[in-house]
Amino acid sequence: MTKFASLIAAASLALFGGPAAASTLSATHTLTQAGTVGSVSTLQFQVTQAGLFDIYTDGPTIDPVLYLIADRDGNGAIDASDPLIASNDDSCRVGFRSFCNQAGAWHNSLIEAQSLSLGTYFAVVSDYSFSVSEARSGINGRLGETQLVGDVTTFVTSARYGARGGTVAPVSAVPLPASGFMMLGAFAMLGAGAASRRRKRSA
Ligand SMILES: [Ca+2]
Ligand SMILES: [Ca+2]
Ligand SMILES: [Ca+2]
Repeated sequence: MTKFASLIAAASLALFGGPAAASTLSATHTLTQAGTVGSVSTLQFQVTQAGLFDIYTDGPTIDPVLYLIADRDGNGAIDASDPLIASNDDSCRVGFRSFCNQAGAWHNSLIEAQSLSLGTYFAVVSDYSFSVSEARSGINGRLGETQLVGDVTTFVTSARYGARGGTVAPVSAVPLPASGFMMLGAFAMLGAGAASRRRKRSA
């Protein structure tokens, strides 16, 4: 399964209409070699009710490093002005929490009891070492560098927090870099120009 064929594996509201509207979502990506676009997993999600969340990884072979970045300007892309909310490398150790599994010879990541307000966020994961600038660029390392590859699943859940937990919803589109949005805008303008020329010719 490639990054682009990424799957929202589960998105559920545990309770409807009650005060404790816990929800969980997850996505699994197969990380590719260093220096490629597929070397980074990005789960984009929307907080639809503010509250507490656990954000964690299950990387059976890689050594996950996790960054949580807010999409402050709401444009669906990770920009320099989008703030880093939290990060973690190895807190999801076997035995620490029931959901924490072994990650190869290393440990999974956990951002625990994180308070999130309404808005869109990115949970960005790749294999150690993985810097915040690499997370923002969407590419881990340089081509040819040693980097572990394989599946990693990222979870966002409020299941442990009852009425204090928030709710999340998936954002299905894989975020484009800001330059991609500018190109789309340029294509849209070119298309509009062509359409108006066609209308003029047919008039
Ligand atoms: Ca943004
Ligand atoms: Ca780790
Ligand atoms: Ca790196």
